Amino acid sequence: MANYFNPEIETMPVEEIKKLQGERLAEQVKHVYKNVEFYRNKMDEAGVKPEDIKTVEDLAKLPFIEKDDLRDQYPYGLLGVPLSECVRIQSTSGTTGRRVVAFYTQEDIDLWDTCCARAIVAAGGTNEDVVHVCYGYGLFTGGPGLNGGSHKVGSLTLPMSSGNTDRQLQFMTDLGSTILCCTPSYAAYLGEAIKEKGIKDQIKLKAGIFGAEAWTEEMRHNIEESLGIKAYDIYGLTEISGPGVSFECSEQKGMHVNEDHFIPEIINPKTGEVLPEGEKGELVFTCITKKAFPLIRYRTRDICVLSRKQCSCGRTHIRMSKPLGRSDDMMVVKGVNVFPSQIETVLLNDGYEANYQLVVDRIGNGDTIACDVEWLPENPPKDANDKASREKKLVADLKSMLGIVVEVHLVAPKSVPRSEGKAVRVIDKRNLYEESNLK
Ligand code: DLL
Repeated sequence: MANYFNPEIETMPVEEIKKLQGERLAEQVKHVYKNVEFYRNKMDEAGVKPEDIKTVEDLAKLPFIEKDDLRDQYPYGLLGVPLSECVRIQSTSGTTGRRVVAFYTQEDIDLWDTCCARAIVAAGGTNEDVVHVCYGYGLFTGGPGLNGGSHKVGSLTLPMSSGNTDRQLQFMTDLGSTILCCTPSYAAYLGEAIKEKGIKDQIKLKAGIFGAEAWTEEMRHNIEESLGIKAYDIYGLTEISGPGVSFECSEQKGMHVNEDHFIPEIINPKTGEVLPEGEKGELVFTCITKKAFPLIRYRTRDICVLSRKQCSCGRTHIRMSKPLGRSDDMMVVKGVNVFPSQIETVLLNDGYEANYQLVVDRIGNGDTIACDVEWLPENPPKDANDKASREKKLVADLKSMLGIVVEVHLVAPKSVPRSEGKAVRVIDKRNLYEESNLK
């Protein structure tokens, strides 16, 4: 049986959803034109007036916005309301070390919580549940988002945050956690730890809500087996609010986008042309209700497919496939967004050149990332100690840029493979992306 948090909205006929979206879009465009100089300039340049935007079909008249725009407008340039109306920020890494900072009014947080509540209810959550949240809390949106959603559902919420596996398992068994929220790789790790400790019979979990990084159907199967649960996918990004932009229902065939708050489009990443439903391309989102950080036609760089086919759960909101790749070079490693350009910035700051290669792998359930960097011909390490201390400095500088440990190997000039065309900066051995699971 399908469970809905907002039945009247989640099962609204498609024509009505589109009408609602059109009305909200028209309002939102007026809001950004009036209150955000950046949008006013962009729309003026494109020759579009707020009155030109009346329906969802008019969306394509508006210009796109990209991560670079966020960087240029950092920190306050895209604010849609006075600072006095903002109550929170969340943040994620940007392309060049400047982090993306998103702002929220109290109402923006309420609607975000609602989106996460829908995901929890779709996974079978009620006020009888004990929701164990071990996404990170703090700047990362995972912890705060699922925490807020769980409160809205009225479930008992355990704000565990990430790490300290022994403590996670202690609370899980003592308090009888029934729904687990974390990254899929941490869920797999917890599954292993439970097996090692032989405590599976003390675990009461029935469902898990996993996202923030790519994971395969094979991983889903393994997690479901090891934890004895049904595993649901959840998608989102800081710029658009956080987790809960879309979420899976019991059919596990793609994620329903919360269309009363976000309009998705699929575009050709090279030309920007809007592609028909069912075609694979870059996912673009427009926020139609958020006021503090109202992104319009934001290019996510996630490659996806959308489907309007009726879902047997009864929800009418459009489904998106899990991301099938990226149209840029971002990787999610150990739950952190990593861009090769960030690595490059650190290397150049530390006096190296951009002759490096990254190798990302998954050993057991944990990601590893290693970086070979060439020393300069004129400045070779004096001895093994000197080499070790230079590597240590790079590890520290990379940690401060990325927040994760990268294993660094200083290597001789010309030992990083050169290629004829585009340099192969990254070798990702994890094979995280697969075919669309939309049916
Ligand atoms: O990862 C928000 C989130 C938290 C989603 C918890 C789900 C659960 P960011 O740190 O801004 O936000 O990273 C966003 O992560 O553009 C995708 O490339 C990737 N991503 C997020 N969810 C999924 C998913 C959070 N379910 C970026 N599958 C996005 C694959 C995902 N990739």
